[in-house]
Amino acid sequence: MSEQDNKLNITRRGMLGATATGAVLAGTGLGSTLMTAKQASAAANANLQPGELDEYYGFWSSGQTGELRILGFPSMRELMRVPVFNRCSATGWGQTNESLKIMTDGLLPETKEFLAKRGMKTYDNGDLHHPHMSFTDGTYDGRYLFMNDKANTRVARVRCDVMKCDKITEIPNAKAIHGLRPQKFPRTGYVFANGEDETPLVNDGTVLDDPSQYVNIFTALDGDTMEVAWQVIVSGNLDNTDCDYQGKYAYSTSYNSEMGMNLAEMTENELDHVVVFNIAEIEAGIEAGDYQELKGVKVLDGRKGQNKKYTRYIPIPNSPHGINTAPDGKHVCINGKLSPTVSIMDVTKLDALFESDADPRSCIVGEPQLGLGPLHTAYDGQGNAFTTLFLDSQIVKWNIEDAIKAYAGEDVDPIISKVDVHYQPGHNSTTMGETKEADGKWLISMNKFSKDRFLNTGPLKPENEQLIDISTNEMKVVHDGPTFAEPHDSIMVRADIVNPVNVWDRADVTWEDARKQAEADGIDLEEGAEEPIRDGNKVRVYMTSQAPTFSLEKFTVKQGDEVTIYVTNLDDVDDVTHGFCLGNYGIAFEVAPMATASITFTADRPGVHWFYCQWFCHALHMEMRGRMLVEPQGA
Ligand code: K7E
Ligand code: CUA
Repeated sequence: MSEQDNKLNITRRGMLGATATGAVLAGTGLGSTLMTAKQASAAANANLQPGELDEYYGFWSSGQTGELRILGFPSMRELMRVPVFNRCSATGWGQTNESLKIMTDGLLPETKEFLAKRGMKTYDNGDLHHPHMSFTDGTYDGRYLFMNDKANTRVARVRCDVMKCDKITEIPNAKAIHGLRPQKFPRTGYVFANGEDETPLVNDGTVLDDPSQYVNIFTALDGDTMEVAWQVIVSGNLDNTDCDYQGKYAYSTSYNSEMGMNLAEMTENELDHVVVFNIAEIEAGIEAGDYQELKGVKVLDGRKGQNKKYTRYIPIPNSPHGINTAPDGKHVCINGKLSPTVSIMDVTKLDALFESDADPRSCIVGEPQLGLGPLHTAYDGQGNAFTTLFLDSQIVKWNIEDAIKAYAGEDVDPIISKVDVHYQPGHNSTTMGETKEADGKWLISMNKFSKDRFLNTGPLKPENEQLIDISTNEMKVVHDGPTFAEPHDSIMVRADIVNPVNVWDRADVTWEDARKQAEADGIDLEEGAEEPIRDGNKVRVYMTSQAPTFSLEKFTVKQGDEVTIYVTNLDDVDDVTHGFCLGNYGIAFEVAPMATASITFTADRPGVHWFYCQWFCHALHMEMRGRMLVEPQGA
C-alpha cells in the first residue's frame, strides 16, 4: 500500500470517526494530522491510567475452566470471574444451597441418579466456549449472558444485574452442546444450541457401535425460562451456529457431514455443509404435531431428504467451523477451516431456497481465498471482515463487497491487509462486532499458543490474547494478554449497556428457599436467631454479618447433626463483602452486601471449630470469627 493510500485510508477513518470537524478537515489535507492525534489517543486509551475506567465490558469464556470472565476493554484488565460450570473456592459456588439449586435444578433426572451413585450432586467440570449477550432489535440489551458447556451438554444463563449465574439447563437428547447464539431479532427469544457429538437418538445402550443409527440435535431454548422449546434432528454433526437479523433463520456449520467416527472418515468429503433452520416452518411443524416427544421435548425431523421446509443443507468447503453474521444484516461468513476460503452466504436469498427448492449453493455470493485455516470472522461495521487464520498465525482484513465482486468475475482483490499474531488464533472478536452497532475500534485475537511471548511458566503455558487497533487499514497489535485455560470466544459490549447493581435487593429470588425456611421457623433473615433452631437432628443457624462481627460468637450442635448455616450480610455498602469459612470442615462462601447465603453439612467432627470471615472487610477483619461447638455423640 502506498503512502498516499495510507493517508486516504486514515482520512476516511477520520470521517467515520464522526466529528463534524474531522469530516470537514478531512477534505483539506489536515485530516491526516487530526487523525494522527486521534490514533495517538486511541493507543493511549489501551493503557488506562490508574483509576480510569474502560470503554467496554469484555465477557470471556474460559473453556475447560468452566467459568465466565469479565474484562475491562481495551485495557484487558481482568475484573471478575463468574463461576458457572466449575466449583469456586472463593465464592462457594457448588457448595452453597443457593448455587447448588441453580446447578442441579436443570439436570436431567437420569443425570441426578447417575451422579448420586457417585456421591455427587452435580458435575464438577464444564467446558465453556461461547458467551453471548441477549439481544433486542439486533443489539445487546444488557439483560443476560448465555453460554454453553460442551463437556456435559448444558446451557447456562448469567444475570447481568448481579453478574451471577441463575439458570443451568442440561439439554436432553443432544450430546456436547458447542455452538450457541441468542436470537437477535426481535429479541432473545430463542437461544440456539448445537449438539456436536453423534449418538443414537435414544442413547440407552440398545444401539452401540452402529453409526448409521446416530444423529445430531439442534436445540432452541426459551431464553426467558431456560426451558427447551424444541429440537431438530439433523444430518451430519453440528459445530458453530449463528442467526440472522430478521428473526427468520438460524444456521449451523457441520464438519462431519460424513458422520465419520474417526479423523480420516470425518475429513473425507471435500464439501461439508451449513444447515439452515427455518424458524417459522419449525414452529408451524410443532403446531401441526409433526414431532415425536423424547424426554419431554418436541423433536422434529430435519434430516436431509425428509422433504419438509424445516431445513436446507448448503454445501460448503471443507469442514467449516465458525459462522458469523455481518452487521449489515445480509451477509454471513462461513469459515472453511480445512479450506483456505470463507463462504459468504446472502440471507436474503434463503427464502428462495425454501420456497422454490432452488440450488442450495445459490445463496453463496462470494468465496474469497484468504489464507490457511480460517476459523472465525469478526466485523467493523464498515463492510470489512477480519478472519483468523489458524495455520498462518495471522488475522486477515478483507472487504465483503470486493469479495462478492471478485466471485462475480471482477478483477478485485478483497484482501486489505494481514497482521501476524502469536500464535494460532481461534476466535477473534471486535467491539460490538456481532451486533448492528459494530463500531470498528478494536479487535481481540484469541491465540491458542503463547510459546515465547512471556516468561516461562513451565510446561503448561498461558494463551495469548492480542489487542489489535483496527481503526486504520494497517492493523496494529498493541497489547499481549496472557490468560489461563482456555478462552475460546469473547464479546465486547459498550459499557453504557451493562449496568450492574452495587448491593443486592433483599427481595431477590436467589435466597427464596432460605426466606421460606426462616419464615417457617418464625425467624427474620435480617435479624438472625440467638439460638440454633432444632428440628430432630436438623439444626438451623441464622446469622447476620456486619463488619467486623457475626451476630453469633458461638453456637452449639451435636455430632451427627445436619446443620444449615444462613448468613445475611447487613452491610448496605459498596464492596463490603463478607465470607463464612468453617475451618477443617471444607466450607467457605461469599456473602456480598445485602445478600443471604447458606450451606448444609453434617457436623461429624466433634470439638471446637472456628469459623471466620475470609473476605477482607474491616480493620478488625481478623477478629471477625466465632466458634462452632460440636458435642460428641452420646454426650
Ligand atoms: Cu472455534 Cu469451541 Cu468457538 Cu474454540 S470453537 S476456537
Ligand atoms: Cu467480614 Cu472479613
